[in-house]
Amino acid sequence: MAEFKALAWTAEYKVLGEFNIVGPMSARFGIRSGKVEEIKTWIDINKPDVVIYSPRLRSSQMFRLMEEWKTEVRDRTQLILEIFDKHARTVQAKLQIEQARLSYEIPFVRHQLRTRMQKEHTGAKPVGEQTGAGEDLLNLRIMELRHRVAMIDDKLDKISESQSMKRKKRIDAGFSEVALAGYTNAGKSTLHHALTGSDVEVADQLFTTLSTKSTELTMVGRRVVLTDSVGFISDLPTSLLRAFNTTLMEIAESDVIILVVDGSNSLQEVKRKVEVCMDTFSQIGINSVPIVTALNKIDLLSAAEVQARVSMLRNLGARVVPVSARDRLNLTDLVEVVEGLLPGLSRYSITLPYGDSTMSMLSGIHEAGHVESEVYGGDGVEVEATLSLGAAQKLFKMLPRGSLRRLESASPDADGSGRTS
Ligand SMILES: Nc1nc2c(ncn2[C@@H]2O[C@H](COP(=O)(O)OP(=O)(O)OP(=O)(O)O)[C@@H](O)[C@H]2O)c(=O)[nH]1
Ligand SMILES: [Mg+2]
Repeated sequence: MAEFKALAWTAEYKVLGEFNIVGPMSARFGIRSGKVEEIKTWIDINKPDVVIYSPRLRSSQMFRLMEEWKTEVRDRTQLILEIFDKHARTVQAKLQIEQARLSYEIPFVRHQLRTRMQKEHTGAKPVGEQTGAGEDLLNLRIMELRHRVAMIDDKLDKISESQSMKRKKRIDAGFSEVALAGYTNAGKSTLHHALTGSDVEVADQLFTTLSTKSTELTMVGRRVVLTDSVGFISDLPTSLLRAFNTTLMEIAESDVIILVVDGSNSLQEVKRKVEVCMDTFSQIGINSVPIVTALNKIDLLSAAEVQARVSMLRNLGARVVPVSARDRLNLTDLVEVVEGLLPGLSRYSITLPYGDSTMSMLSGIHEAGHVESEVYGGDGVEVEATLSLGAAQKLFKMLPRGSLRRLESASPDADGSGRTS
């Protein structure tokens, strides 16, 4: 209920009253008939603009409640969609939300159509309405919605293509990718800012961040980008998961995930939120990316409270680093753990033959890795550098046979053949 109210507050509603509904549900309304009556009396007195229901109702139940209560009824999914709508800043986020909203709306319109047709069939059609006209209109509306969804799909595909290109360029340039993920309001953007100095928006609200932001994270001898992105919540609507697929894929395709957890919550709540994140990871197909759990906001906890949370998370099999993004506590430890999980670096001996592209390749090596020595010899520039496998492979494609060798490696490739694997 606290989280549901936080959602309502984030969407700028003032909560006039709350009802906890337990017990058997009626199929007609989705809630007990007795409760429907009780809430109706309350509505007549308090006259709210809208009643919001969690978790969700079937479209038919929602329509029946609206008729019964003579007031607007929405469910938690619509509330989340409203928040996303309010917080969308980029064209991509706006399109993703419109797509999610439309996919969510189609069954409702279909329900309206079905009810209308049934009423017409039984002769109980609303007075003053012409038979068939309403049905045509609703059919047309569904077609329009489908058409719009397809158009948005196209536009989103184009944006996603250009993002993939950018990502490919980053990988070619030897960047590793680390993604921040976690429950909404856990402190992902605060941590992103603390680690990279980025200007991402931070707020004590749910779903402040909707688009990804990738910024370089400085590590000695490594090129790493850290990506901030959309947060998770329990029962994240499937339509949103689908619409935000490209954004979520950036998490799935990263080399390491930092799972940010709000440590200031109760032990039970920390556990619940971590489980929701793990569920979401498996829904988006993440199962083999190494995860570091950053137990955040420890500035708000006693040493014993930190210990209790760390032990609980370790018992769940997590690799935990307690941090405070706000007060920059233990961030070096966190970065070290992340570094240890990144794909391995190797030392290479490289000969860059003299030619038009020598200097650009040399500056490419400087950018992609850590250059230990650089000697201008008779055959070319002799470089010893630490590189990621991706950066070495890229160089390998550009260089003549034999001019790239991996050092300190037990693999047969270190025989001077220049092959990397
Ligand atoms: N005390 C304390 N507050 C923090 C810390 N990190 C973040 N916060 C606060 O937590 C709230 C949420 O922070 P954000 O960084 O916006 O969280 P987020 O995970 O990016 O949230 P969404 O983008 O909405 O999913 C803000 O009010 C932050 O100031 C921390 O280490 N300590
Ligand atoms: Mg954020």
